Order: sequence, then structure tokens, then C-alpha cells
Amino acid sequence: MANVRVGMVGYKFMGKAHSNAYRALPMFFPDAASKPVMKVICGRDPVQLEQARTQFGWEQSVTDWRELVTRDDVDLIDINAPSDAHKEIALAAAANGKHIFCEKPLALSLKDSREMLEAAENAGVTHMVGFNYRFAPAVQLAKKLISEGRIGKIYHFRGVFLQDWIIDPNFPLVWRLQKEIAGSGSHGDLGAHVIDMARYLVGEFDEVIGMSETFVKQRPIASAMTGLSAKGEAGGELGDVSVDDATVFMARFEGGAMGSIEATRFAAGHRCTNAFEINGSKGSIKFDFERVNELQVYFTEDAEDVQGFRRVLATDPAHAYMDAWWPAGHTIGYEHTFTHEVLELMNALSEGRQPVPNFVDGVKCQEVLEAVDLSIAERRWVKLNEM
Ligand code: SOE
Repeated sequence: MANVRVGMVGYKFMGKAHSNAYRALPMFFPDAASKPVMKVICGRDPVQLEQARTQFGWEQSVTDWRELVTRDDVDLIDINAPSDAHKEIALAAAANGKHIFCEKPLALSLKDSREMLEAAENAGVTHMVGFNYRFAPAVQLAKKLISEGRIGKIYHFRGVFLQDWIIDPNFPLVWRLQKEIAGSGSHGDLGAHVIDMARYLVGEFDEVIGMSETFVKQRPIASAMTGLSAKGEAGGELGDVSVDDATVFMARFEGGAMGSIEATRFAAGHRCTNAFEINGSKGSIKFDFERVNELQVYFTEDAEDVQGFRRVLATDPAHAYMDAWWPAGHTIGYEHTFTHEVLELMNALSEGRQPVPNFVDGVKCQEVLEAVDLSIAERRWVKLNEM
């Protein structure tokens, strides 16, 4: 498949990130096995949609995703709509034989995510889930060091995703704070990324136990479908926050490692601290997305007089994807993770294999999310094989 004609649902934050990736791919990765064609963008508000279409560079637009999924001139449906819309669109896409690229978390529940996986598998289509942080070159380096045994047997995974955008109690009740639309709060939105990172780097979870809190239980009702950049305003009608503001859990991995994972939108001063530390028998690695180009590494085998964490700038041709961008040392950012993700998708489509991460990873992440929820509800350790 040389050209992949994309039909994309959603034009806000993720819609923009995906559009940018489709545009950048052929310029920086001309050898990609297939090329995305930005065919049709879909959204509900015709005025905003038209603006996004011209700004992002899509050929056409439609306001109804049902029309999008049946079009003969579209091969891949890219779902960036709020989480409550993922399942219905994915099932319809699969029923029409379209390949599917879906943002995380895959669905509102484990049950729904399993249904999506089953539908995609039965239809024989390609499916991918958007865990973009895997695709940072520094994370790829972490993966390589672990796979080569360079930090030895893993003892600890310590992961956090810290934000602070809802710390103002007058910040409105946007869709991400409503369970029926978002599924969960920090846990599913941020914790999902950390869970995926842990699975990618350390392996499968065995058991979990967690706690969560909703610090601000009511907020002003949002006037429109606003997002992260909404502004707080005192007064007006209040509505109930139905998701967690913060969730923390401990875990044991199948390989024997211990884990702790924290996701919160109440960590003042942290805008997007998606960070992890992994300690092994031969060394440690540390990553913080706010310094996306860097990996801190420590090797116990280093000579005693120079032991210490060293900062590796993962921007050389020796690092994943970097020879496609700029000369050594010239850094990259958030948007590049999406370009690398789309590269994997385009290569997988033409090679006739499933990309990684795919809906199986989406389901596995959802299993951990719900195991944590169950552990909180029943105040006990929950084994993943109970899910
Ligand atoms: C908001 O919390 C958000 O944009 C998440 O929805 C994303 O998945 C994460 O990458 C950054 O933060």
C-alpha cells in the first residue's frame, strides 16, 4: 500500500498533533513504506472544522463520522474525539473494513476496549493506539539499554505523570472531568501513559493496589466543549466532578520488579512531568518528558572515581529516528513523538503487520486501570488475572 488515505475525526489538541505528523512524515521520512494522504477531516462544528481543514491542510471535510467511515476514498480512520466516542466510531470503522488509529485511553471501560479489539481482529484490519511517549528517542534508548541487559535485572519502576492545570477550584467542569465522557480523570488520562511506559520497558503487571482522591468535588459548569486552556471564573452554577483528580498505586510486575505510579493534575508547578526511573542490578535510567531529549544513565560498572548519573543527549544518529531530523545535538520535541508513531503505523500498513502499540496494548492498559479501580473500591490487592 503506497498511499494511505486518512479520514480523521477531531480537530482539537490531538487532531492538530496527528495532522502535523501526517504532514511532517513524507518530508523527514521519505523512505516510509507508505505515505499518508490527508483526505477528510471530520468534526461537528462546521465553522471551526473549515478553519482546521485549511489550517492543517486536509483536502475535504464532513460533519458526520458515519459518512466518513463508509467512504470509498478513505483507508484509515484516525479517532481523536473525546473518549466516549472511541468505541462507536471504531466499531463502525472495522465493520466497513477500515484500518483504525485511536487515541488513548482506548475506551471508557475494559469491556468496551475488548469489544473494539475483537471487532478489529474479526474485520482483519490494522489497529493502533496512541501512546506517543514510547516514540521519544530517549525512551527508545531506555528500551535498548534494558533489552541489551545493560542495567541488569530490573528491581524498581517509579513512574509519575504530574500536571497542575485544574488546581484552580474555579477551573470549569470540562469534558475531561466528566466520567461519562472521559471514563476516568488523571488515572485514565495520565496514568494510562505511565502504565504503557511500564509495560513497554519492564513488562506485564501482576498485581496492583491503589488510592485516589477528588480534591475539588464541584466546579463551574463549562459553557462550551472547552479543553485544557479553559479559564477559571468564580460564580455561576456548579456541577459535580465525577472523576479522580489524583490516583496513586503500587504494583508488582510478572518479572518480579516493584512499581509505584502516580498521576495527578494537582501537582503545582508541574506542567507535564511524565517521568520514570528504573533501577536494575547493573544500573539505573531516568527520563523526564520536560527534558525530552535526555536520558540519565548510571552504570555500576563505571570506575569508582567517576561513578554518577550521566546525561545522555539522545539526539545523535546513533539514536532512534534522529538521523532523519537534524545534525547531531539539534533537539526535537513533543510533536516529533507523533511523527514517529505515524511512521510505525505507515510501515506496519505496508508490511501487513500490526503496529506497536496496538489495541492489544490498549486493552492491557485498560486491564491495569480497572484493576486499580477495583483495588480502590475493595481496598485490597488485585491480581491482573482477575480482570
Ligand atoms: C492532558 O492531561 C493531556 O493532554 C493528556 O490528555 C495527554 O494524553 C498527555 O499527553 C498530556 O496531557
